[in-house]
Amino acid sequence: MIQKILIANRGEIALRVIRTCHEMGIKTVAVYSTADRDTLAVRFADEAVCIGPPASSESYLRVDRIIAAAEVTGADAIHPGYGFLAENADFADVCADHDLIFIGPTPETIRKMGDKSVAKETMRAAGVPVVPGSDGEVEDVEEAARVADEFGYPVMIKASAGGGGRGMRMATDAADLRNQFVAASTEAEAAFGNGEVYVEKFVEEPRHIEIQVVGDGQGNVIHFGERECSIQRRHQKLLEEAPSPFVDEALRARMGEAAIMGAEAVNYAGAGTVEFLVDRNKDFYFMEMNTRIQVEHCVTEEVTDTDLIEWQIRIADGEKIVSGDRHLNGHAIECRINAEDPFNNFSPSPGTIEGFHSPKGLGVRCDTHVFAGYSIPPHYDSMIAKLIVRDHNRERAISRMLRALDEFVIEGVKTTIPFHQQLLMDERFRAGDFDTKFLERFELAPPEVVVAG
Ligand code: MV4
Repeated sequence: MIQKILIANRGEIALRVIRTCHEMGIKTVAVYSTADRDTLAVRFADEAVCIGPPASSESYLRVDRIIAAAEVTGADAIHPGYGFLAENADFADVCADHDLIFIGPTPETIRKMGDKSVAKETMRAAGVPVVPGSDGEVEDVEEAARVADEFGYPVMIKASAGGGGRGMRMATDAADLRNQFVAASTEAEAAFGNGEVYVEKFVEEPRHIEIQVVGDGQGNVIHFGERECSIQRRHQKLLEEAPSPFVDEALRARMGEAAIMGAEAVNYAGAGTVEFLVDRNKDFYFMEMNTRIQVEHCVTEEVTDTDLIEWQIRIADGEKIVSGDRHLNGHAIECRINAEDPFNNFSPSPGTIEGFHSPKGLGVRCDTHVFAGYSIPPHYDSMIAKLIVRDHNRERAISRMLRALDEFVIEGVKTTIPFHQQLLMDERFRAGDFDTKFLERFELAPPEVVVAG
């Protein structure tokens, strides 16, 4: 039985994991950098260990210090959260070497899904639809050109070591292909030390829709429906919702079945996400599998009435999944509140939060680590809160979110709140008529000028 968990993370997700642990009667250990000494995770955890200076490379990414912290506190398991070491197969290996349970899938699964070309081939072999293209990596421009000729332009050139939009180039014709191939592989070599690329047909106006799965590593996988994640800017999600306004019962069943087949093929253990591109004909294609809990897991929790962190822990403890029936209830939306200036290209706005009041009331959840007086360190990402609402349907959830955003007071730093308010008022957004290109064309109205007196 797991009795003590070390949380190898910070911010809202560290708090989120601590909450579930304490509900389950599990003791917690926070690790923190010197920049995070005065945080709620440090305060609420049963124990806390400083693991280094502010830079992530000297703290939250230091495997040796995290393992040492687990050993001195007698933790049984490590929850990696998202980001940092969450999808680092070597870290999962080191945990096992030290008899620590890594709360996540096996190192082999993490490694397989981390190589995007291997992941795609694994899924294709399991019967999951994938974007037509090369069988694995292409060796040179000539091979890339043959693949492009076979499937037709435009094509995408993607780095095997990439993911999340990094190391990805589009080519419109044979002449363009030569340049983009060299650019993609050079960029991938420089960024990841691995220049391998693969080629696939370009999917026009795709939506990003992902399926939440949970497997027990003992032959059972279930899915928790989809999340609509098309509202992104430069591959950063800003708003997510469940269910997707584009997905009907039949499409959900098909995508859910595909995600389960893919997860079963790697004997998946823990919570995972299968990301799909969905075109306007409702054809869908495997894109990537994330082997971690995700930022947006909360919208799934709200519509399925499930604690996904609890599922992660129980599975890490060896529990089997029994029965598969889960039903979706209502609609949930999550707005990511970042300390960024939406009127200045979303540039980071770190600093001290002078005033803070989070929205409350029926159907409102605010997952955050910040409070009045909190100083946002410049060393980490800029997300300071996740505002999640639920209601009976999408229209009501949008109204509730607008009400909640209106109640949200954050003084001292710029935030993405005004962006969300304008997005939620947009007619096309409200009609559910959007794809991954939506924000490229979205025009933010200038900020309101408030005249004193
Ligand atoms: C694509 C695509 C169109 N066609 N692949 C971007 C993130 C990475 N995981 C894959 N991505 C894309 N792959 C083909 N064959 C368009 C995108 C894409 C995208 C996907 C999801 C969410 C936002 C996106 C924004 C731009 C491009």
